[in-house]
Amino acid sequence: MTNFFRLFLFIGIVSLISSCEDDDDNMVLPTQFTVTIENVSTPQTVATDRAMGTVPLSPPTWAVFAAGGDPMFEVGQKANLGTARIAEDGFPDEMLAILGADSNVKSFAAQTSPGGPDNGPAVFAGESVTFTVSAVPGDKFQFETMFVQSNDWFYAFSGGGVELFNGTTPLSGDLTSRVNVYDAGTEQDTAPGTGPDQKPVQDAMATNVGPDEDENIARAADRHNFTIPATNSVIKVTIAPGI
Ligand SMILES: [Ca+2]
Ligand SMILES: [Ca+2]
Repeated sequence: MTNFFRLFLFIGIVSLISSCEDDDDNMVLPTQFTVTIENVSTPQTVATDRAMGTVPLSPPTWAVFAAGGDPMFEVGQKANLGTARIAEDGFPDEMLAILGADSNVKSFAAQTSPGGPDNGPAVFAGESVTFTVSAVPGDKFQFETMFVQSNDWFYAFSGGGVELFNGTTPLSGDLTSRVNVYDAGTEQDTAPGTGPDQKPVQDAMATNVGPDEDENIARAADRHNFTIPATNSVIKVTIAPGI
């Protein structure tokens, strides 16, 4: 090893030691949160033969971000391409690019399918996805997952995401009551489980199938008189802080 690299190794070790000394400089170590998103729909949650009337979900895409504006979407605004693609087709790539370019976003990912009974790409009825996020007080969390029995609907937290801490107390428990189903406003709607352009009757890998619409993002129940299943009959979101 050259002296040049020894110097860098030494500096690296000193930085590592100083970053662990939280007593002296009030540095806050991150808290790990375990997030579980479960598909609790059952046959005939939606009155359709498609997927037996269950509501498959797309594998969720999520972000931890510095408190402030939601990096994924805003009710009353046009959907970005990332939200449109998740809401219409369940694919995360465009949203991952948006989150990766946002300096307020501290970490983000798209989860993968858990496999499970359908052995397919979705989070199917009875399946769940669990992942860990790291955050410090002031951070917020948001996710999007497609309501697959729709043209362009997705579940996410209302209010621009959830605060992961109350002061310094980590968020914990069942957060489902803070989840809503939103219409992305990018594809014309038919009632859940109906019509020729919803994901279960499209080519699975196709994108942007169906007539466009040009609306702002809104709660699906605020825009439509369709029968929409209660959120807690489709999805359950829990969070548990660890170390
Ligand atoms: Ca729509
Ligand atoms: Ca479609």
